[in-house]
Amino acid sequence: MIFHAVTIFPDMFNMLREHGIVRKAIEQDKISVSAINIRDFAEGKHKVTDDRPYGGGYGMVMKPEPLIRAIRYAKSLSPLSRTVLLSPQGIPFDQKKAYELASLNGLILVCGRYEGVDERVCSDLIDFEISIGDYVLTGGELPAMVMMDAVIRLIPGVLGGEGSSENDSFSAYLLEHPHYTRPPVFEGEAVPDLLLSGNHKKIEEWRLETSLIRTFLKRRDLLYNKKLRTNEIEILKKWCLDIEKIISAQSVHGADTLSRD
Ligand code: 4GO
Repeated sequence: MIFHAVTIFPDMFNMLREHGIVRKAIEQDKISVSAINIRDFAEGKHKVTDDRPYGGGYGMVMKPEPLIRAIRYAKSLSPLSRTVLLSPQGIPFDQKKAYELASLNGLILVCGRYEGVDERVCSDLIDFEISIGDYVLTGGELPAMVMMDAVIRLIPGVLGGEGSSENDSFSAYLLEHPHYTRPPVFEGEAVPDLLLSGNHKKIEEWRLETSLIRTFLKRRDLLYNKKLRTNEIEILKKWCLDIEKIISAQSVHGADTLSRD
């Protein structure tokens, strides 16, 4: 998959390119990441990329001409790519969107600065407007890198076999189970015995159950939006029964009593 970031700060993308899994994916030719400098498409001695807003007011706006030339250049390099503008006004980016984007041929990520880009650029050349969350940043570069990172790890072959993204495709809307590594006891806290048992079926069940519990306790909203599998529903039903048992035991003992035995 091909990524082109259109930006006035191309060096920011070295941070993404030069480390970890993304770097490896580039070295293995699974992806390419280029940063196109909008300033290279600006005219005049000062290569100006911004201008004052019509109607007055605070701040500057990105001039349309250099930005549009930079986007057209990116499109000429990879004509099958879709163009994304990073903006707080965009549709919210989530794991589902990451999967959708990972199936594309390429992405051109348009990174605004100042107060944003001239509206005529948005209406002409942008396929989607995407936001990584309800907050305002000084530029679209960090959101572009967040999106790229989330998409890149889903590209087949980018994560090595075991941690492969198909593993988490079903559980994309569940939080992860707890993780442990050596030593078996750390500062008095032991790793759950079951994980040392070598019983892979039991371990998988434990992982699913802890993953569901965590999601229920920390992010219940994720469960409301998720199509659950039958084994997940079974786990939730088991908790329901356990909770009902606790409650009905209360009606036998009577609530609000002092004795707790
Ligand atoms: C995107 C861009 C936040 C996001 C941005 C976001 N802030 N939530 N800032 O994805 C125009 C100039 C937008 C700075 C840019």
